[in-house]
Amino acid sequence: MAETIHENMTQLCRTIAHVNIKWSFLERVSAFRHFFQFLWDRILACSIGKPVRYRRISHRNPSSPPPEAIEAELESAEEVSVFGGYGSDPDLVTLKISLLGDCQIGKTSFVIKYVGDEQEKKCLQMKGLNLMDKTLLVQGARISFSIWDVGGDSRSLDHLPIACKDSVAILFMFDLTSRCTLNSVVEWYNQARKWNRTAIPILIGTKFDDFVQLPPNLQWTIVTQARAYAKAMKATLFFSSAKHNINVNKIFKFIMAKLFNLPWKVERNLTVGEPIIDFY
Ligand SMILES: Nc1nc2c(ncn2[C@@H]2O[C@H](COP(=O)(O)OP(=O)(O)OP(=O)(O)O)[C@@H](O)[C@H]2O)c(=O)[nH]1
Ligand SMILES: [Mg+2]
Repeated sequence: MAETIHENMTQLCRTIAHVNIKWSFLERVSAFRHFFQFLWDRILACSIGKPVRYRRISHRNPSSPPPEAIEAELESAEEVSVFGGYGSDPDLVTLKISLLGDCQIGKTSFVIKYVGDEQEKKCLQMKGLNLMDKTLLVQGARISFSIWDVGGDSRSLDHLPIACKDSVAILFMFDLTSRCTLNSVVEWYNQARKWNRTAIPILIGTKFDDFVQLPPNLQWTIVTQARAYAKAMKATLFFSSAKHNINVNKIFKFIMAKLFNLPWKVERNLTVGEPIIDFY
């Protein structure tokens, strides 16, 4: 009897020792995994920008605010300063957005209007690429738009892959007073889709303030072509003016609402002579 108990105890000790060895092996594997994950994140941060991390913003439930309250909150979304570099703030959600389109159509002016002159001073400028950030507080979540503004000249095309990769939205822009810049959107779209097939596509006509001075029949032709392009791209279409701050903030609100499935939608406006908004 004593011998059987002794044998059982020895068996148990062996099993425990075996489990301990297995456990410490798994711990080491896990530590290695974390270490490599950390290294990989650093490499990504250095090569293609900050890795995009998502955090769920609360969806609408019976106790959540109504759409008008969400609209008001997006409207008054507070701009906040971010201290420390990437990784120091686990609660910051970074959303990468890229802007593409021909030269001199108003891409940089559009971003500057959105981020403000103060942020513009902190802009990271490279040849053919500007990086600007804007951080907002929405429903208690800190959201940082990392905006990649690619120059429209052919030499800046080299930046297109890095600007498009991991973007959550791509803004395809054209000058409403220059038909050829609208025609170019097709090529910008084809190029961008090679590097990113999932980003929300948005088609933006710029310089609406100049556009409304054009003869109505010419305006009508451009509206028709832009709407057809937007439909083909499955994009939402906005006419905007950085000079008069028309639809600039609304476009970013739209991106945010779409990404986080917030119950706020833009209203269609198809009246020629007014800033058009259309979606498929
Ligand atoms: N009327 C009018 N002019 C604008 C508007 N936005 C930009 N512009 C003018 O358009 C010109 C080009 O603007 P940018 O913002 O530099 O254009 P871009 O697309 O960044 O040009 P690249 O960096 O060369 O690709 C400038 O002279 C701006 O003042 C606008 O909303 N209305
Ligand atoms: Mg520019």
